[in-house]
Amino acid sequence: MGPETNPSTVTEAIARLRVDRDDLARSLTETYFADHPEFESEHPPQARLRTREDFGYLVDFLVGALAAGNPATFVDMVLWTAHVLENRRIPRPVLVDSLHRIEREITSRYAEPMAAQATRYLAIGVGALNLPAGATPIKAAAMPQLDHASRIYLQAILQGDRQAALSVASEALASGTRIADVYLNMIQTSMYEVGRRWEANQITVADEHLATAITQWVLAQLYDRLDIPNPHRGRVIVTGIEGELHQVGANMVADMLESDGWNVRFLGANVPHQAVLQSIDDHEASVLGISTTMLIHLPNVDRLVADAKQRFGSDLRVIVGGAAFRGDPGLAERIGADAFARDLNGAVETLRNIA
Ligand code: B12
Repeated sequence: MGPETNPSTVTEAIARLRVDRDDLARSLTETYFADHPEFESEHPPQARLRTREDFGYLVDFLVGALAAGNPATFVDMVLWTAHVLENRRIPRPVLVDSLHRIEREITSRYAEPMAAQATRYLAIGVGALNLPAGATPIKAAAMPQLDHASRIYLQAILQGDRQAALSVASEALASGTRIADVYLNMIQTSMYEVGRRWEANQITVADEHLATAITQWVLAQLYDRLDIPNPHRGRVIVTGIEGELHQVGANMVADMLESDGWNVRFLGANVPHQAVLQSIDDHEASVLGISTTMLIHLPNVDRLVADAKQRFGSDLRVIVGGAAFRGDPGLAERIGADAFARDLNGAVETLRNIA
């Protein structure tokens, strides 16, 4: 939390915005179309639905950043949105206008000081968008360094050639590369590049889905080649937080922990809150690993960590990871987790030390 914020008003702002999210998006869309009557005829029939979805996402980003207690995370999301829109020929002032609209809607709906918490973040977002182009701190996602084999892997998953993808990964193993390095340097790096190309509008959502499906299949094949010792370290639950659809990273972490001697249950992504708590009980786990890519799911992580800690006390250690935590190293501690790890190697090392 920033020094001038009052935690209870922030909590109230998060709770109200989450409840009102769909209604806010609906009302913002209606006003937008009323102000731009030409928009309906100039755009495809689903324009109204898309606009509503986009307003919904912006409210989600705001809620996620409020939950993280860090306006910089909102700036990151806003700049990322600007980048995605600009690559699709939607100019930046459209986004600035949308943020102003959300600001006005929030001010008219909610009392001070609750509204002030949210509008402060929105103003910071607008400020970042209004910086002169050269000064804009856009983290223009750079093309990651891909070695020759990884380029072949990337090409194979984008072209839908799963045998080629598996072959290049298998050849790397045969030539002595550790499986953790294949996961990290070949597969993870390629998936990041898939995301970069989608963001830049160079590939379609279908291309991305194909690449992800093949990667998940390759991971399943490589699992067979892992050395799995008898479990001797303890029991772990690895799960994607409720709402989270990204599951490849958590899958890799689960595999690596298993090969390091943990008894692991990997629940997949988007697991309902109560079901995770029940699994910790059933599996008698001493560690809960939570994977979160999208910052918008942070309120769910907050709730899960609090409930798990309350129910299982200090017997349960919580480790978090995923893109939502990578930009803000203090975030894991602020939401009450025991540890954070940046990648699969970090997860293995950290769990050896904390549990
Ligand atoms: C595949 C993919 C999807 C698939 C996921 C399917 C699946 N079965 O997993 C689908 C299509 C569902 C999807 C949806 C969306 N996606 Co997506 N997606 C990706 C993509 C291309 C790859 C993800 C991946 O597999 N990465 C590889 C893994 C190995 O890396 P990782 O997750 O970071 O995991 C490592 C570490 O973080 C860590 N770790 C991870 N979990 C854990 C857990 C613990 C306990 C620990 C210790 C460590 C740890 O260790 C892992 C291994 O080293 C990324 C690009 C990217 N940069 O990641 C975009 C990306 C994450 N997606 C993005 C977006 C915007 C979305 C959508 C909002 C798109 C939309 N408009 O619908 C939705 C949101 C869905 C949701 N509700 O969660 C953006 C996020 C931007 C941002 N700034 O937040 C990205 C970055 C793409 C981009 N460049 O714009 N996506």
